[in-house]
Amino acid sequence: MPAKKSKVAARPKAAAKAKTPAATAAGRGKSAGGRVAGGKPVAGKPVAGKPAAKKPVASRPIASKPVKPAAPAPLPTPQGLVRLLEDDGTVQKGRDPNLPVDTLLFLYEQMVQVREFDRRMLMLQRQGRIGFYGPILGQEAATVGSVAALEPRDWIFPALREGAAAMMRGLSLTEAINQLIGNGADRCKGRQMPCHYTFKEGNYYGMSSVIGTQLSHAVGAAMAARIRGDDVVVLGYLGDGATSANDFHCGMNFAAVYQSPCVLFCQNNQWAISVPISKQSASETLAQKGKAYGMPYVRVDGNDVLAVYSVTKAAAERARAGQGPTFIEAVTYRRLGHSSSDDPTRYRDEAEVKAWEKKDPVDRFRAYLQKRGLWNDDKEAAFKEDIAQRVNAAIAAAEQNGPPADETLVTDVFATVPEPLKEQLAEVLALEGRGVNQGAFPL
Ligand SMILES: Cc1ncc(C[n+]2csc(CCOP(=O)(O)OP(=O)(O)O)c2C)c(N)n1
Ligand SMILES: [Mg+2]
Repeated sequence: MPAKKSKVAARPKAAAKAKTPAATAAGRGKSAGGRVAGGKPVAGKPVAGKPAAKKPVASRPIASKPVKPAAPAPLPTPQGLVRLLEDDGTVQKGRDPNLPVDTLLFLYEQMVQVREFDRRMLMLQRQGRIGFYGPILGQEAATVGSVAALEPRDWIFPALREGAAAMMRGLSLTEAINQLIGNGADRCKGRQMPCHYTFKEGNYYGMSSVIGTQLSHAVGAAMAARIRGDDVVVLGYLGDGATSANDFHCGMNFAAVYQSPCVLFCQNNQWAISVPISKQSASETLAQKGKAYGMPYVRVDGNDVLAVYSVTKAAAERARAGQGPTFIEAVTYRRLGHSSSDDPTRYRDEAEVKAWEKKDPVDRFRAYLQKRGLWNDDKEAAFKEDIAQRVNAAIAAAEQNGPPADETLVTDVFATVPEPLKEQLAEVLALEGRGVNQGAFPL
């Protein structure tokens, strides 16, 4: 959580320093004027006749500061899918959120970068150079659009596929690859599962494989921020599969009852490993689960980066104004396996994958940029070359780093290493050079 006492200290160093257009635009409060679609709801009617919060937050037990009077734009109704970009990159008349050009280009850059990063990391995994990887191909808009809608001081509690969020907050590609290798430069010293990043300086909470647990953490962290008087919103992610986990109920319920200043963002990518959404839930939509818990909810086209940005921005503004949490379902698709250990051809139809390829979020957004004269083939080629080189350089740099020192087996647990552990470490060190202490990928 943000550092004690100072609100300013709540701003992550890395994020505050980031030169990314979105970070700077958001910092100046220009990215969407704090309102969806320039002050208008992005779709349909406002949440029908409902006040944004059931009770004034100040009357809630945990409230420790007055509720701000600002009333952000109403959210779109949950019945339909909020969509701004058509498949061909056109925007429906009068519905372009008119984001600043630097924000638009930042969104595109991040989506393309994570796509290339994914492609290369899967190759490294197949070559035995990293042990495991979880790709996000097809879900780039959902992650990038939602993270970009936050202020740099806000916190992110990722689920499984939001590695790009850490990189958007300043985690370097080299550091990310250090984590994937689990080498000595990895901040977790190889103790975390690969592809489970942590990046405290970017207000990015460590990823956990245990499905759903991050939700109660996200909700609680947001409550704690409010008690401390920090002007911080928490964005907590989950997958469709997590809606069946106990922690989903716990997190949603606490969030709504205590009007926690958070946004809970479900990446409905249609699959939870081999379990399709039809077996995950009998609800018509996942979004409507918000209603059961008493919080506003919205369903958005997760392959439409402008729509994702807009609904997340509106939800974050509501939370910031003391009007409580929002549940967002982003409808998207996981085009590759659950992870490098999975073979999706064993449980799903290739035709389904092909159909979703046509809804590609990156192509759709590029078409939009081109129509607006902000992008062209020459820029695309130069940009892709630059990203490829950045990823190459990061791989080369990360692979220079050796494994974690054996001593790290017993550090970071006790302030003073106990005698029995010291003895065990001495035994391990005595094996050094005798070839019995070598691990190897694949895991
Ligand atoms: C509590 C718990 N149960 C089961 C698992 C095994 N598991 C790992 S990922 C996963 C599916 C997650 O699906 P979803 O929430 O839709 O996220 P996605 O992988 O699609 O992004 C499961 C069941 C786990 N890690 N934790
Ligand atoms: Mg899923």
